[in-house]
Amino acid sequence: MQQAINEARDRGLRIIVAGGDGFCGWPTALYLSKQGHEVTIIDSLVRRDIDDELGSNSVTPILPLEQRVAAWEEVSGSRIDVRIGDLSDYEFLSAVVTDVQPEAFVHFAEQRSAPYSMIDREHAIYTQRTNVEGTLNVLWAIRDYAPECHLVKLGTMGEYGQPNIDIEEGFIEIEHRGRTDRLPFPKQPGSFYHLSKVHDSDNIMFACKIWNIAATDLNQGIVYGLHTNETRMDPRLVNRFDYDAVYGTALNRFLIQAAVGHPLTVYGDGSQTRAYLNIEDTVRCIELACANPAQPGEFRVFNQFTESFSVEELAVKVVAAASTLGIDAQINHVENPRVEKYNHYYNAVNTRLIDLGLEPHLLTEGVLAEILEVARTHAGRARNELILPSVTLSLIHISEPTRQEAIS
Ligand code: NAD
Ligand code: USQ
Repeated sequence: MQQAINEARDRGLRIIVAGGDGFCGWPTALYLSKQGHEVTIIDSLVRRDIDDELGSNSVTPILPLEQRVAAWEEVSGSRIDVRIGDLSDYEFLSAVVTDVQPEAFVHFAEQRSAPYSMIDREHAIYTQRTNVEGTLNVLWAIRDYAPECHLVKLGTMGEYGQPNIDIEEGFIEIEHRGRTDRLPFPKQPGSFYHLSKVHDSDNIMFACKIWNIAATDLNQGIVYGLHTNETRMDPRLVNRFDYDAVYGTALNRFLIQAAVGHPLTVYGDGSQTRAYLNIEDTVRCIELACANPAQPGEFRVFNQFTESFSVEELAVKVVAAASTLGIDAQINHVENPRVEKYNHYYNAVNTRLIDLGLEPHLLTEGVLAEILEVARTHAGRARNELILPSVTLSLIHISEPTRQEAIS
């Protein structure tokens, strides 16, 4: 499998990274560029507008995209092409696809926060419209302007929910009334955001079938961490680091909470178990998928995660790592703003990326301590009022003042 990676690197694939200004997209664009691929970023920069809408910020100071890319060229000698525009703008998208003739289209460019999608009707509709429309446009652009391009689409482990059986990689063999079939694994998503990913998966599978498109749906777990080898090369290349209750994800939030002296916000009893991976593995998984493409007409699904933990287990690990740095972190069980299962079964299969050669970076105290150190360096930028969720209903619900700010 290393052979496929080496061959792809020698050749240098033409790869579009849509959402290349985001948390996963930026380090992926740098990593692919470093390996010798020709990278074009597409991004509308909407995530930076959403930060303003929510009065939120990345705890690390991220430069404007054009300055980040200029810094990359200076540091690495490699150029990344940037096209600012929205995937909902089909004229823009089709012009970029026609011009670049990508061999792989890596699609990160979606609204990815479950809490954001649950603020109110407008945010639910925004999320589903952005995600479903964007993916449909990408499918049509590939069909019409680059039919051999391999779509590498970011899905989510949350599409499956938490069933009381093992979670397979996309499909399950079912025997029913004496007959058998291989069918898409049942989906039980937990937010309008997670539902948008299910709709995307169905649309992609259908497009592969009728148009012979090659696609890989990467059902990614929760990504933690901050740095990759490339973002470490210069402070101007630093990745975004979300910690607020809307875009911050469990482990990264706990690390920043420990760094700023806020008790770790475990929702409910903390027995909710989820799948996780380090951002350093995200970038490698994307290259593995690009270098080992799906066949024309094939819709394949990889479960992209390396380990599973309950939220309580994560918090305990952060407390232990913090104590090695002399930080006395505390755990606070707060009322859960989400409707979620507790004490549920969770066992998901994740062999396909490992079979292609992924060597996981596991969650060790050392890894946590490194991220904690960075969080501590930037702790002064964290706004305490963004950390606690404001609960008024049993659904994810943003408090009235925040909601008004979000809308105005
Ligand atoms: P992010 O919000 O940091 O980045 C998304 C980027 O896409 C932003 O730069 C944004 O400006 C851009 N974008 C959004 N909509 C766009 C549009 N219509 N047109 C052009 N650009 C657009 O998100 P992320 O954490 O990097 O997540 C990237 C992808 O990975 C998402 O699809 C998400 O669902 C998936 N994912 C993320 C995680 C995680 O833990 N972060 C886990 C599983 C899956
Ligand atoms: N949680 C806490 N405390 C917090 C934040 C979260 O206990 O302060 C809990 C939540 O209740 C939930 C779990 O941690 O049980 C995960 O929540 P999260 O916010 O870290 O992750 P989630 O909402 O699932 O979304 C994130 C990304 C999303 C991606 C998803 C992968 O934002 O883009 O799709 O992880 S997955 O969870 O596999 O669906």
